[in-house]
Amino acid sequence: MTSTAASFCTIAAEPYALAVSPASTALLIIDMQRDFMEPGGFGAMLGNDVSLLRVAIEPLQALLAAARKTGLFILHTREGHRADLSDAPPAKLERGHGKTRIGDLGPMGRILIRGEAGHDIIPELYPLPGEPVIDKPGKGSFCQTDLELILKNRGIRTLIVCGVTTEVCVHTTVREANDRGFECVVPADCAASYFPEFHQMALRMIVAQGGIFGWVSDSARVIAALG
Ligand code: C5J
Repeated sequence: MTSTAASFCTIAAEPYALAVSPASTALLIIDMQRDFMEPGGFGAMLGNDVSLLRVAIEPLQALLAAARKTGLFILHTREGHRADLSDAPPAKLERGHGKTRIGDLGPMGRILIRGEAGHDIIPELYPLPGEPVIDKPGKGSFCQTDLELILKNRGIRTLIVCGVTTEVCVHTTVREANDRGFECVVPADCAASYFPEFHQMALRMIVAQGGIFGWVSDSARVIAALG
């Protein structure tokens, strides 16, 4: 990524470089929540290897620090529901026929319920005051949230989308954003999945057909641009 002017830079990316203005670019960090990420959380309890997600923490910490230094607009999301589950679709609650469901007691409190310890963001990437946290009931960050309104009010047109999991909440958000006219860049090392092959394929889907959903880069190239 090379800077051509203080207010304009070019992110080296696939399928081709993307010119962005930092003033209209936001860093959107998806669902880096304790229940998905931590060894004692719900994801681990289901048998997932959380180390596959935790590889994204360090690159994302570096990108978050660079974004804060540059003054990028930064937002975080959390997937979860009201305590009475009134915002959880029955189809989502029943999905999987698992023994433990959303709202049940898990290792870090009630699973995917707002205010519970497991629902919160991991300390390594904790939002600073002033960084909006979007609580979303679905996989996509635009569904039933005020994210689009907040981004439009700030004049944002480019999103650097990071987080977990690549093929679920990151991908759904990128698709939603793309259809709403936002340009999306996913730094590959700042997103992760319990299934490495899904991570790879999800990234390939984004850049296929000339960047049908957006661009894929990495933390080093995005940080170089911000610098
Ligand atoms: C996210 C999920 N955040 N996989 N959730 O991707 O259910």
